[in-house]
Amino acid sequence: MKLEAVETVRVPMPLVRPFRTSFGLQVARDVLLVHVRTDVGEGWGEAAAHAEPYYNEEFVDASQLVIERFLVPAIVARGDFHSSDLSEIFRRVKGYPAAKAGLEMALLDAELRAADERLVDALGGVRSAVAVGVSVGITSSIDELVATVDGYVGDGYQRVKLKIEPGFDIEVLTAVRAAFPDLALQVDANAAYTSSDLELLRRCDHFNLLMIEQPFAVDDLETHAILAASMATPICLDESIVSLAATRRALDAAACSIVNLKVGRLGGVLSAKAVHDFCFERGVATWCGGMLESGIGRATNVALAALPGCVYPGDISASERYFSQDVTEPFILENSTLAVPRGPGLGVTVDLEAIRTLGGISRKVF
Ligand code: NPG
Repeated sequence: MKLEAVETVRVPMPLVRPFRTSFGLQVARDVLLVHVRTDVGEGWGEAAAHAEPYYNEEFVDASQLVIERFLVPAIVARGDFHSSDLSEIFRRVKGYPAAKAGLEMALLDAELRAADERLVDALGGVRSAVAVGVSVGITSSIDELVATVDGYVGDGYQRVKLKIEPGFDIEVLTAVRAAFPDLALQVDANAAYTSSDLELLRRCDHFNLLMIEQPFAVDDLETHAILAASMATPICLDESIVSLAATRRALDAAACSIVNLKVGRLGGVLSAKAVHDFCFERGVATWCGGMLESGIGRATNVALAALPGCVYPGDISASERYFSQDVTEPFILENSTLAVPRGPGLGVTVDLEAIRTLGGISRKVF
């Protein structure tokens, strides 16, 4: 295919409820979309970077510039290309996985629509609906957290992930577990602990958790391995899993037994699929993480979560959990699952009127 035009679109999307993690508070998403026109048709993608470089090094202003100044020119210089060439075309640009993911998503969408093929089928997905959960941010009190979880359970979520940080952990888990004895529960620390917290984290074994996600720093595989060897609850890595090579290192170091797949952290859905396949061959469970995406990124996440090795529910909640107005048709929760879109490409229709109403700003790149 050949690139004919590209625009980046920034859409301010207020969250229906603030989302606090150990690395910061978000009240709105600064969504970065990529719209491409090629000789075979159009496509849309989402670069799910965050406003500040607190989750990883990337942040959305930088992602937009990298798309405009480096990634798009690299594709144009190539001339004719296929979506499977993109990782090689992008290799010269170091980092910026969300920027690469957004552009790849848009081009895959265009290419697959032209072939009348669904993303889920191109990836090798095996499900028509995927099990999902909800990720619950840190609250100002335990009562507020229990009430929030109760609301989501009432909405139909059968798996809940709690964000934890030092000082918001054991007491919180004790209260939530007492209120919901049978709920599928897991925790995510976003790298907020250190090796001096090993004893405290081992106490998580009392709460029958599906997993503990990323307790320690991105590059601290050693402490993850020490914790993994000394507790029953599985350790899952998120931030540390930045590539296939990083996944191999983490598994070889026995730093985790579960891997979180995120399109915006791994540089695209094709890299996420490669990490999935590698884990699947080694018998390591995976699941699809989320970065508060709009309907465009969400459609991609749902397709990824349909892969056979994605055996835990994804952080892919219904659209209404995030936004009162999305930029595509909403994803709706049904029996704690989301349906995989039926149409070709990503399978969702972008609502240009919604983008306008939300105050989206488009910039022509090429
Ligand atoms: O439902 O999309 C969602 C949010 C899932 O908790 C979630 N994402 O650390 O995994 C994470 C976290 C996150 C939020 C990461 C914002 C980056 C930014």
